[in-house]
Amino acid sequence: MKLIIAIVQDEDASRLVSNLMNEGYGVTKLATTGGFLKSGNTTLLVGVDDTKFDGCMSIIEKVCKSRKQIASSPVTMGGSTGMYTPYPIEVTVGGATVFVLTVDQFVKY
Ligand code: 2BA
Repeated sequence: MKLIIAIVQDEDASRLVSNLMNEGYGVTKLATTGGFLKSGNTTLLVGVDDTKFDGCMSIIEKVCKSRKQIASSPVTMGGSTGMYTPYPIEVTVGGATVFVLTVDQFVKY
């Protein structure tokens, strides 16, 4: 059994959960925040049997789109003024950042 931890954009989260549930996957949805953009994203926990692992990964890949976002850069020193000046930079976010863990034990009480 595997535990899939998928960090996805909020815009894709509902459709992804629906698609996974329709295919019989159990899903837990967490509201999370990205460390770099400091804006909301969604983390899904999906426990899957090894036989259904590839199907789950295919759904995540199909649903989650990458998008460009504007972020403030890490601040820089503004020359002789001593001021800190953030400037906008474009970053490409997602589709999905996925971690896969092998599950030692799965118990429901
Ligand atoms: P954030 O940390 O808010 O990052 C959003 C996007 O900003 C990233 O997209 C990446 O394109 C860019 N970015 C992140 N750190 C950067 C940096 N130091 N310099 C320049 N650009 C940077 P993704 O890579 O698709 O990541 C989307 C979200 O997935 C992240 O949101 C974070 O919540 C999570 N994530 C990504 N890699 C992770 C990791 N190794 N461990 C835990 N969470 C991760």
